[in-house]
Amino acid sequence: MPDTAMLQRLRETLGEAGVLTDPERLAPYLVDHRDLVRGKAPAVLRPSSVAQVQAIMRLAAEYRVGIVPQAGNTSYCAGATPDASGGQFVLSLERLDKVRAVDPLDAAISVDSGVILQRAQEAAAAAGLYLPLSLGSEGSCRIGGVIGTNAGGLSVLRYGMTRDLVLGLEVVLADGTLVSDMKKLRKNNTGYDIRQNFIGAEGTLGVVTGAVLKLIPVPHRRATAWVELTAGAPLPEMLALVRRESSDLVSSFEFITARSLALVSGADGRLKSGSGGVILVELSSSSQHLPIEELLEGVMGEVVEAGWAEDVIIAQTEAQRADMWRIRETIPEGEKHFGGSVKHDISVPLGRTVDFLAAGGAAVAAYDPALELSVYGHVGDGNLHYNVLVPPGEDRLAFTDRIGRELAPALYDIAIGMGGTFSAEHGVGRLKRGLLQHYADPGRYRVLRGIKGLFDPHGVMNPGAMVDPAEGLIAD
Ligand code: 2HG
Ligand code: ZN
Repeated sequence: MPDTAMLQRLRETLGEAGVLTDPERLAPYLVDHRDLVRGKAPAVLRPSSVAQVQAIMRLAAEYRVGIVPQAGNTSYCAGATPDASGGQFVLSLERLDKVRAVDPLDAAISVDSGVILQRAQEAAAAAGLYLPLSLGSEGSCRIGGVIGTNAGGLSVLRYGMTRDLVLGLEVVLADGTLVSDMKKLRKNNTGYDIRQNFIGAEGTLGVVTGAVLKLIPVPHRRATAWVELTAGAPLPEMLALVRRESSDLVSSFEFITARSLALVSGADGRLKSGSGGVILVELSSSSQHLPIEELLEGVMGEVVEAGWAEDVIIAQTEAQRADMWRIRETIPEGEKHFGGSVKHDISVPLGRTVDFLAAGGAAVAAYDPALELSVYGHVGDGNLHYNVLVPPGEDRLAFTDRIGRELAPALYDIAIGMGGTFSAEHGVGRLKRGLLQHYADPGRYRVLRGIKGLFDPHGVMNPGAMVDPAEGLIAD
């Protein structure tokens, strides 16, 4: 348990507003947003400056106490939930919430890591630019978590993962050292790119306190189609055609199965599933001169001609386009209302997506033909949310545990056998730590532990997430 002297020194450093201990106020910080993992903490620390984050880390190093950085607390893998020992502090980034600068000519935005993604998007928009990170949780997730998990989302196909959008980073290390690399440069070949270590590290190597993100011209024009697929439509070939014939203006290529669609209420009745599901495809362009609506119509004509679509609806109004996206983005909520799902965030090489759907379906049917799947996702990135719905009447946590032990290994083996992965965009956190150890190449895992030991020799940074505590490390 943490020393009371440490708590006292934290209070002196952060002030009363910076140290929450009231159990009612602590509660939301101690559970992951899927309510799968519940932890304990003596306090939630809410620094309001980078200097306070440094002071916290110096104390944590001195007292050898675990610090669990938490941003918007929307992790799908319980990456920001303390353990049940009551010995780890949560470090909330929520009071580090300033947009530091938007630079139109450099096309960059500098923010504190506690800024909510949507606020960063709005700040970019106010300067006539666009932050191309689009997630279902953008109204509540914070930049620090987006960076910590290397979040993906709905337009990775065109703009990349978070990793591809980070120009500069500011990080407080486990011993309180500040690493300030908040440059806006596109080119800077001056040694190891240490930024990349912290992106996707889930707070296990340091606390990200600020970032510079790349912006792009606003894609004012968007053309969006709802493609009702024929059964067995070859998605990789369709994607290749759409990319080629649209001159690679595709910003989203999302897949929705009929079962996932049925979970979403209030959808426009015209937007139905084909026998092979649905593809939601969007082209976007910043140019006022490019007739992308016509381009999309032409491309969709080819898709129909190829026999891959039963019908195609092209959004005629912004409201219709918004409705298509609302359907896609509310599927996770639909699953929740249904009673929950066990999530498998797999990815495979683009060319194997249809093979995975077939092999995964066979594995599920062999395990229990009565199980229902909700499958959808960023198929343009090779990423499928291959979710098993919790059957009505079953206990959600017990079912999650059983599927995790008895069915998930078969699904992951299939994905990995195809050259894929068990976590495409949701990270590792506490829930997939064992999977990382099991599936990672041994050499790679050794290096991961080596990096962990280098940055966090005393194991105070988000202990329990991603990699084992730093014992043995590279020398074993
Ligand atoms: C999405 O794509 C998110 O909507 C959530 O990554 C996926 O809930 C899921 O399985
Ligand atoms: Zn997703």
